[in-house]
Amino acid sequence: MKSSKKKLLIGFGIAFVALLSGCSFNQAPDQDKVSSPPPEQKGKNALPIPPLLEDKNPADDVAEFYLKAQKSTKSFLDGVETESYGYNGDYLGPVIQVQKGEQVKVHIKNELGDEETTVHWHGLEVPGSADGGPHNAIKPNEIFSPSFTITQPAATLWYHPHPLHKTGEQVYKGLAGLFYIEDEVSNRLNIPKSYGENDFPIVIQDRNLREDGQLSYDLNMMSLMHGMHGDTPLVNGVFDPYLEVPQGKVRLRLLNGSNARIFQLKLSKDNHFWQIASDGGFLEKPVKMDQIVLGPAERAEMIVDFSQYKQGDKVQLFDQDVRLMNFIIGTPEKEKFEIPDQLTTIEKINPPSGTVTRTFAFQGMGNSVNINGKQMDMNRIDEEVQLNATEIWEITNIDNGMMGGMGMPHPFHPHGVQFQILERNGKEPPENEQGWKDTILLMPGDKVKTIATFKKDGVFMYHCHILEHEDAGMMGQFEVN
Ligand SMILES: [Cu+2]
Repeated sequence: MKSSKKKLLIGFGIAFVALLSGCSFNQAPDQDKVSSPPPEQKGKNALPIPPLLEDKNPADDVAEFYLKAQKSTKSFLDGVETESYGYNGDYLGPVIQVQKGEQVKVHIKNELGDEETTVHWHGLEVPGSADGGPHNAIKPNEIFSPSFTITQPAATLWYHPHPLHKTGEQVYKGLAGLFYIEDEVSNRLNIPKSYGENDFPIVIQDRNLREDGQLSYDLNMMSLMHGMHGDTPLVNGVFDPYLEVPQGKVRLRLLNGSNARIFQLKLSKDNHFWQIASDGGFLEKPVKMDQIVLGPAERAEMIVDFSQYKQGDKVQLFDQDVRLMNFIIGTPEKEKFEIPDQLTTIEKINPPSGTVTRTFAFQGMGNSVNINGKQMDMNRIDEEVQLNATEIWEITNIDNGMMGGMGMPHPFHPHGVQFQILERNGKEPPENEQGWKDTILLMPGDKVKTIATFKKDGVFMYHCHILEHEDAGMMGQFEVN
């Protein structure tokens, strides 16, 4: 076994043990044969910065975009071409940037050959008819053109496929991209905002490469149970990349884009982050953190201060003890930025009297994963919600590892709505979970109380964001009208 591979396996194994209480990555690889990038490839490649997608509509308040879901190849291992999927490219997709208040139209063409796909706007508050869930299937060679108005504050959201039972595989092969909303607050704050210069998209994933260098998405008992994990960490699709950053303050827009892995992120040299935004936008105040845990689909915007280092110094981003990428300190920043005392104001949603409370229990394992004892059925609406109603949703991960269960984490995600967390395990949530959220990680036994106002109509999904759990049926539907 190559030493780099051993180190990766051990590192990821520790993360797995720590987070899944007892199930080691070493004992439970999803695949037998894997091929990790060799040591020579470490730190060699620059972090790719995806292009910003061009708005093809000349009108000021209208944005029009063209996306193509396509098959391609990409070199994850030097000298080996790996079959992949991408939006307008070989792997992942361009960043879509819109302004609050804008009318947005996206033309999505399915060029994946013989499979259906959809594009779901994760975190976006849009009607169900534009949301891109399993009901919005795009047949091969067809075009779907949803349009919607941006009515929510500045945030780092993302888009990815959501076809019934096939989400995990299509995301794994490379279909995902970031979706930025800007508004008067993000434009006014004196924080880094030059795309690709001091404001960077950072999509973190893990993948398995077979011995022949191809992506391996073979569902077996382990990957069904725990979700698909890989032993090769990727950032923006590249193994252990480097990024030259200004000697000053830098903004990182982090997305956990993995199918199932939970990342526990920290910086080397005792550096820390200031978290400025959660899934749905800015926090009221920056939160200073030594590390951050991101479950699948969660985002966090961080400011890191590199001004204390010399040019050429290296700072590294780690998941546990596995290095994900390297920051190389470059020339001094051109503008001076602050860590603002106040970022924005978030009006706390207070439960009106007579608020409807719904409960969602996540349970089961493997093919039997379910919510409230039910598995996904396209022909069944599980919850009826009144348009503009404020509701409390209590989500419980009842598999606490006793009673014969494995103690699986489950990240909960409802479509078409941003929520606030009232309680996490009976207590006030931590500071960095007091802003807008659309995905919440529930470790075994966790209970979370959320509150939201449902402002968009239509049929929406709620589900576990471990994509193999979602595909196995850990999903339900709610209708707002
Ligand atoms: Cu799950």
